[in-house]
Amino acid sequence: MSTDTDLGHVSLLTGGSLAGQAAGVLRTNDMGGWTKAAPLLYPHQWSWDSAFVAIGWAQVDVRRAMTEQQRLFEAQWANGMVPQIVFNPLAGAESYFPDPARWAVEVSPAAPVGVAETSGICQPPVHAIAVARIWEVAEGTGAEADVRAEIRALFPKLMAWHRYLAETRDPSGSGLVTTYHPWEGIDNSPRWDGVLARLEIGEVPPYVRRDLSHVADAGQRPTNDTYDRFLWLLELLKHHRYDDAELHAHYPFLVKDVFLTSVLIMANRALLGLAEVVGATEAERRTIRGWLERGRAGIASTVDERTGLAYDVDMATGAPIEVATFAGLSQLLDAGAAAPLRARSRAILDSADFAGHPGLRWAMIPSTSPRERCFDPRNYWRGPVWPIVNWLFWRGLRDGGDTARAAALRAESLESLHEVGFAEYFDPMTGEALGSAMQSWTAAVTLDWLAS
Ligand code: 2M8
Repeated sequence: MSTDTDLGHVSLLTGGSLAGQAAGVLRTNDMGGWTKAAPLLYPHQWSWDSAFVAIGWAQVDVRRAMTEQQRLFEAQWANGMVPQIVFNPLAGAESYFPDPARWAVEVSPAAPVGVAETSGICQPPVHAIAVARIWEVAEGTGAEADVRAEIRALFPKLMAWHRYLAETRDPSGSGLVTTYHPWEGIDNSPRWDGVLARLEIGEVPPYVRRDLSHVADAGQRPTNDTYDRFLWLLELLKHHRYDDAELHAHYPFLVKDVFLTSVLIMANRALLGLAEVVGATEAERRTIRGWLERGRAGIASTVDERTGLAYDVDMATGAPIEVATFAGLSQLLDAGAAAPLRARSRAILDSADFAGHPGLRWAMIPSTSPRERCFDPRNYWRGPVWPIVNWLFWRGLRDGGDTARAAALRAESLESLHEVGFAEYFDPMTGEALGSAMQSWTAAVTLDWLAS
C-alpha cells in the first residue's frame, strides 16, 4: 500500500530525475482524460497501452489514472470487447493507418457507433491488473472513497470484458483464448509467421503505410508483404461483420494464444481482489474462479514436454506453434500455476535461451529467444526488449513468491531505462533505443517500478 507521501512527488518536482522525466512523458502525451500511446507514431488510445499508462498515472495522480480506464471502457463493445484502438477524434485521417474508415466497424451490431470510433479487434486484458494497482495506491489516502466508487462502477464492465475473452473467444471451453490478428498485441512476432504465410490473399484495397514516415529504419517494422497480410485479415474480419461465432467457423487466422490467456489469468486474479473491494456477489466470484481454473488447465495443456515452453496452437491444423518467444514462459505470469511448471519456466527464463544469454546488454527477457533462427534484435517483436513485457514477468515472479528473482529483474530493467530512456523497445544486445521515442507505457512502468 502506498500513501500520499511516497508517490515519487518529491522527485517529480526536482524534474531531472527518471521519475520526473517519466511523468513528463505522460503529461506530454496526455489528451485530457486519455493518453496517446506515443506522440507521433501512435496518436490514439491503445487498449493495453492505456492500462499500463493508468498504472503509471497512479504514481502521479490516482484520480487521473482511473479516468484513463473509464474513458477506454466508454468505447467497450456491446459484446464486452474492449477495442484495440479508440481513435482520437482530433487526429487527422493521415495520422495513422488503418483509420476508422478502413475498419468500418459499423458493420457489427456490437460496435459503439455514435459513442466512439474504434478498431474491431482487441488486445491483452491488462485493465483489471491496472485497476487493482490503482486501488493499492489509493487505499488509505484521501482518494480511497472516490476510487472505490469508481471501481464499483467499472466492475461490471471488467466482468463483461473477461467474459468476452473467456467465453466468446473460447467457444469450445478449452481454457485458451483465440486471437484473430497479429495486431491483437504482439504484431510482428514470429509466432504468426506460419499462419500468415498460409493465407491466400485476395484483393486488398489500396493503402498508404503511415508507420514508415515515423520510424526512419524500415527494418524495425513489418515488411510490406506482412502488412498486406494484416490488411487482408482486416477485410475478412469486416466481411464476417466481426461476428465471433462466424469467425470461429470460417476465418483463417485462429490461434489459441498462450500469452493472451496468461494475461487473462493474471487479470482474473486481480479481478478477484477487486471483487473484494466492491463487495461482489458470490456468484460473480465463482464465475471468475471458474475462468481462472479453466485458463490454468488450458495453459498447462500447451506446455511442450521436451522444451518446457508453452506453445500457441494453430486452430486450423491443431498443431503447436514451436517458436521460442517470451510467450513460451507464460506460466510465470500465473502466480498460482503448479510449482513444477513454474520452476521449469523459471530455469528457462535464466538460461541462455532468454535472460541468461551471454550477449545481452541487460539480463532482461527479449521478445524472441536470441537462439531462435528468426531472431532479429532490431525488428518489431522479433528480438528487441519491451520493458512492459518485463514488467508483467516481474509481477508474475513477485506475486508467485520469487521475490529475489523479481527484484533482480526490476533492478536490471531500471538500469536499462536510465540509459535507454522511454523508447518503445530496444536492441537486447546493444541497448540501442528503437521504435518510437517517448512511448507512454515505457514511462508508465518506469514510474511503477520506481515506486515499488
Ligand atoms: C504496436 O501495434 C500497432 C498496432 O496495434 C502498430 O504497429 O501500429 C504494438 O506494439 C502493440 O502491442 C501496441 O499496443 C501498439 C501501440 O504501442 O503498437
